[in-house]
Amino acid sequence: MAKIKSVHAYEIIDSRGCPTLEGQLTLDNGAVVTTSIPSGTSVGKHEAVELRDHDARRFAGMGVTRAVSYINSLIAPKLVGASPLKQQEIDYWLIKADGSKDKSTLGANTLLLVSQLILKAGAADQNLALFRYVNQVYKNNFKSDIKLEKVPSPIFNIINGGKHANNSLEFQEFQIIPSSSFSYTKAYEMGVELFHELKHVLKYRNANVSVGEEGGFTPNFTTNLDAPEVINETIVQLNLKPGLDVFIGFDIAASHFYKDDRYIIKDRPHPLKKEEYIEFLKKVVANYSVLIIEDPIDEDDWDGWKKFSSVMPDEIYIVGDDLLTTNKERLLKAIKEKACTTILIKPNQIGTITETLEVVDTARKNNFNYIVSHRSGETNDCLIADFAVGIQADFVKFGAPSRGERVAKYNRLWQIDRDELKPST
Ligand code: 2PG
Ligand code: MG
Repeated sequence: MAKIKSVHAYEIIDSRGCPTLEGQLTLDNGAVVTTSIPSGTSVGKHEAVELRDHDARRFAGMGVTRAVSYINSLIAPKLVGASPLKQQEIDYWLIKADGSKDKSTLGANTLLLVSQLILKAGAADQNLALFRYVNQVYKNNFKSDIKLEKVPSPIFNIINGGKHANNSLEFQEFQIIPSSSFSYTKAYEMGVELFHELKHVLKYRNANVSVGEEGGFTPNFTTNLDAPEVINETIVQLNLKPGLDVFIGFDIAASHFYKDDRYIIKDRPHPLKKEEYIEFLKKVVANYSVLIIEDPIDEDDWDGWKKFSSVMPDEIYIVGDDLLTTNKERLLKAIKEKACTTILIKPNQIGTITETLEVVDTARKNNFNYIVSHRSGETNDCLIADFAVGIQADFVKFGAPSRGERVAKYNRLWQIDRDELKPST
């Protein structure tokens, strides 16, 4: 069994042009692994906190040199000689060293970089594909098997709004979801073809076809509901059936337009009270082939979530992202209060791989669905693609099938689907 020889962190630039952490871990058998950390633009209030320099003289304060020096001078020396197979032990040690509830002492980005390096080094040591190793770590930690059967179905965010675009749309993500009855490979092909067809439809309507932070188009529409209209038109253009072959999803990210107890959207002439707004969403779900609806309600309005969930059809995935922030306590509360049905899993919302797996385990044991998600600020690291396969997520959400940092992950899933999952099982 190999031991850790060195750990080294440094700054790189993410897909939004902001600094983030990358690092390398070398084992004493010569194996080297590399990983990097994503970052959100529409960040939930209850997420673990990332450490930034806040030094206005560099990168507008966004530098991460303090995180780099915590890793290189404080953490790395203590890891030399340790086994990379001790994921849980090392993660708990990191959590203790940080000592805060929101990881604000050392930074969730600092902790997660080390945690991800350990995960990748463990896989390298065991000579396993990362997704198989993630599956094994889960099994060791929770004494429970997840059968590796399929590559999760993709959710493609093909129109960007909200904080991810400089357009008129308040809803943050308008998604297409090929039916889970299709293989990943087929679903990817459909997603790519629909993306190109949507471009034709938008051009025909003289709408803007530049892309936003997650690779989806950023048209200026009069209302939010113009977006699912053009998406439906696109689906039909390709002779596909909405609600059968392809579904529609939204990440509404409602906290960003919730002010003074009202939801303010351009689909309605006046700010909406909670009850009116829920009525509006009920109609949206009834009128379009909606399968997934994320963050429909403000992140602190538990009562609104309960009301919303109680009027939704059973087959809809009601997803808590800003509501749950990959946090076990918030997940347990959502389960108890029947606030939603699905959790979005983002390791950097909580800060370590071990805690992320604990959240996945809690979801599994309570028949709660889980979706693995990228962040709007991404790197080309594909760790979350393997992670999603290893825990057999219900879906993955990695943005549009465009832009390098998004397709890196979709392409990794394609590789697993084509070459790695089936032949050896
Ligand atoms: C979201 C995410 C990812 P961000 O809200 O679901 O799509 O966005 O990374 O900006 O929080
Ligand atoms: Mg979200």
